[in-house]
Amino acid sequence: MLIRSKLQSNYASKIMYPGKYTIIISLPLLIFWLLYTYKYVITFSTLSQSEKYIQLSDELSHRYEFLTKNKLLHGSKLPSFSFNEDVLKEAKLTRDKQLQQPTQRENATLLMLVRNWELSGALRSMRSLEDRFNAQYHYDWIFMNDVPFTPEFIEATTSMASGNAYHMLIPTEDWDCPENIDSDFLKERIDIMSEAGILYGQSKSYRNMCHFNSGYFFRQEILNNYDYYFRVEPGVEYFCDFPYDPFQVMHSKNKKYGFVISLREYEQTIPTLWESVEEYIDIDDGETIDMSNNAYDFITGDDIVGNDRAIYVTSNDYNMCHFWTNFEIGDLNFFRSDAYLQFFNHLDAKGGFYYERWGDAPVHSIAASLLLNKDEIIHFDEIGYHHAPYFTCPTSYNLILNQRCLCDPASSQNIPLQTLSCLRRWWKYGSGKTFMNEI
Ligand SMILES: Nc1nc2c(ncn2[C@@H]2O[C@H](COP(=O)(O)OP(=O)(O)O)[C@@H](O)[C@H]2O)c(=O)[nH]1
Ligand SMILES: [Mg+2]
Repeated sequence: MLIRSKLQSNYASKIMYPGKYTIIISLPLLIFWLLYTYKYVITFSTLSQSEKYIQLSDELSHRYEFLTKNKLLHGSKLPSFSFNEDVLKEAKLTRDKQLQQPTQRENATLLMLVRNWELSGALRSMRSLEDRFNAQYHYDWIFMNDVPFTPEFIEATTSMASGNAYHMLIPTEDWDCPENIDSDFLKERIDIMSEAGILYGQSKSYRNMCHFNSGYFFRQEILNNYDYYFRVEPGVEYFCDFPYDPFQVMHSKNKKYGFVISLREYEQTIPTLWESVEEYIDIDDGETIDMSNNAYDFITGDDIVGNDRAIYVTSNDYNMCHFWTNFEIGDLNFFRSDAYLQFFNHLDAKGGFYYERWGDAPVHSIAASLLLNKDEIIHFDEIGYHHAPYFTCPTSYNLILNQRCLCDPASSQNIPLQTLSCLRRWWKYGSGKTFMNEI
């Protein structure tokens, strides 16, 4: 009994009273740690909201990069039937070597607005675009979300990217409903539209997304570092090897907006959009809109072009043609320009993004068709692309072979020459067919 209590008291004294050497060694460490933490906290608190998001997202991705890339490659035990124990190391070496290869690149980024639960679709889109295009160029990837990305999302997308990956939290004021929106009236409109079965009519978050994509994505601080963006959505596929770097095409040919598919919009989602646009055309009075060389004739009028027998009864001059913005390559300087901002502000003040669910597709398309010279818009003929429920596949047999396309141009889902498509109008009233222009 006595022995036990003596042992206990000895043990307690060791725990409670560290020796003087322990104190001498640990005190400077403690002071260093306190100073470091203090400096970190002070520096962090002086950052702007957006810089904080970048820093946090950077820290997270590096943390998980270490876990995934280093631990996976150096510490893992391979199954005994693996034919080559260095296989993972070699895969990493090949990738690092590719990364070091100097390739002429534009000041551009791949951009995905996405939700955490869409991770698997995001990875499929990334894998497809990396394999068909970006593995040679390593352009950055930027991911945006209205809620913080999960560590799993950051980890997986960072690993899938051949370039840098950045994960951004969108500030609430850039995402949520603006103050001019009357919440009671909005609720009334949502009820009416959802009862009428209008696509996404019931969804407030879809409205936020369209509003953000129309007027706010390009204002996110991280995009100030770039001139061009390539919009990517989860769950899409690129059917063919890219025969060129589309960013280089945009730059060298002075293009400001690029698309692959053009369709008709549902009129129930934009009943008053066109009258607001016409009002703006009057206000602008030729200041930024040059009718002599823009693509106004592409988005107005409904004459039959080729076999296009579509009958679209619209209540105004807008023929509902728009570029399908889930694929979009754009010059950010166009969206950041006063001309675009004024146009957007005029529309935003009308409340139609919320009361009617205006899409970013008709808004971008009308803006590009009015404000740009039609030759500044490009249709990428050679890119095969799928976003449910439609796709586009190059028609040239040679091109399908050379670019190793995995699509059937004769399929009923191949949209370019179907009734719903506006491509023929683009050929006639826009800037024509790419290959014809090249002759
Ligand atoms: N972060 C975030 N992204 C969204 C939200 N709603 C839609 N998106 C993204 O916006 C894009 C368009 O949405 P999607 O559901 O594909 O619409 P659809 O293509 O018009 O059917 C996709 O990249 C989505 O991941 C949202 O509430 N939050
Ligand atoms: Mg989509």
